[in-house]
Amino acid sequence: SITYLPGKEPHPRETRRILKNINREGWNTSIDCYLADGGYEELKKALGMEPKAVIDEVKKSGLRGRGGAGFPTGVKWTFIPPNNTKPVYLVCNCDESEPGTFKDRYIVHQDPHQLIEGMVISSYAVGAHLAYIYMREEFPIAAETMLKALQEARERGFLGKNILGSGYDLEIHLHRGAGAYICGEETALLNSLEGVRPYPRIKPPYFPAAIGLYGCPTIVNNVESLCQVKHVIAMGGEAYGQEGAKRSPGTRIIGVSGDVRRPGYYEIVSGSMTFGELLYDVCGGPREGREFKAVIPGGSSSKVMRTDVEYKTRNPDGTTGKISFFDIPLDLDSIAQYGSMSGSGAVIVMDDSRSMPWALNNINRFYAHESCGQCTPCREGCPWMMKLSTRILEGKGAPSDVDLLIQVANQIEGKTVCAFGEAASWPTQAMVSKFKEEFVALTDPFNACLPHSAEGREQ
Ligand code: L3W
Repeated sequence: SITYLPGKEPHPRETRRILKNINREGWNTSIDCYLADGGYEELKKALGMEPKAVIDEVKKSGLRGRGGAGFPTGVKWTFIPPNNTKPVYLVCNCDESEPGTFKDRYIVHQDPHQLIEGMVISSYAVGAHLAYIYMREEFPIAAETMLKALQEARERGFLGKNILGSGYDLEIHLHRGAGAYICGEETALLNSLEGVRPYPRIKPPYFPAAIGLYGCPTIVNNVESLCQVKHVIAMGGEAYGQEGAKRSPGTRIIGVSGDVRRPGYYEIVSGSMTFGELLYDVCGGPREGREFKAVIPGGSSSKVMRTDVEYKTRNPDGTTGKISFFDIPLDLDSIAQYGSMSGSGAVIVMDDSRSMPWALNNINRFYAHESCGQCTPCREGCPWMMKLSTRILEGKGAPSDVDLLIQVANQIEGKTVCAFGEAASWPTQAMVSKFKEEFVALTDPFNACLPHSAEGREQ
């Protein structure tokens, strides 16, 4: 039986699959440790199947991408043109940068062979003989760990020429980023890999699966998604697809940060609990003497949700009703139904001591700094939103600045090459419209300059 380091034990409501080996007693990153635990068995199984059969299992499983957009993985794989004669590439997006997101980092630091195994199976399925791990610069230790693991895999025949005698060849290269959030956007990432400025490419019409790296079909998947492929093969697509939420099955890592007693990573079966169960039962509720105020459910780009209001719901019989925030199930479609998104699974919790203008200004500073500058609405609009929210926060704003802030956000959304435009404008739109009174209050000269602590709490 598996034991975990003291204080790192999973919550009883978790299902540890991807995170099974994280902070596990006696665990290390060596291939011997991984093999002793049954590692690379799914690769052997997959190599005994036709590549198309592997794709079919992944399609059957209903696995959806864990990077943010939730796109069906198996469906993405089938977008490689059928008459393709060019090389196919697989790219692992390990640029984990969305504020609040801290899941992939555990895998690459502590369980590198799980990712390699997932990547070899996936590359085999899509017909790639060259794959890349694009890793954010801020993971220097993971980069070393990964390089060592890749070398071990090569030496043991799990990578390189004629993998396990199957006739299948694959090389995986690790490529390190240089500290830019935009490189997590898949087409910017591909430009960065090619060595050119990482401006996102226009899509549609050309998605990477058709025209990607060096103009060749390229499958870009997130770290957690590629690891899930191994478990799809282990369980079989059909069984995998029957677990959890019907339209987004399997387990999912939820990273909870902010104002709860037990923040951290939790791997849960999708749809197996509500926000209330996550925040109260699993995370221990709010801090002493505090109440929950707002939750950002899927990384800083997703729209904040108030915890004190009821959300309109449509019942299966077509009638409408109301549901408390705490009763919303934790799965992709449920969260989308109530006006936000599950994104990268990063749940950011704010209690009633937290100032929303401060939180928004913090987010706006991030996007103003990270805009790549390719599209004018984003390049000019993000710093403009930051200036406005700073001015309001400092008590120097006019009441009209609150509406102006929303107007600027509206001029960015939908007007940029990539989703950064939405990512940057949704926080402003949601926070200002849902907590308008807090912004307006700061523009009142009698309230001006309410002091805030460094963590954005009212004092
Ligand atoms: C071929 C089509 N392929 C879609 C592929 C597409 C991509 C995937 C999803 O943004 C979101 C964003 C952030 N033929 C296709 C097709 N695809 N239609 O499917 O595509 P898309 O455009 O829906 O999303 P995206 O541009 O990949 C990702 C949100 O995630 N986000 C995530 C951030 C996460 C991190 C991190 O640290 N892990 O940065 C946060 O919530 O806002 O909406 O592969 O090619 N017809």
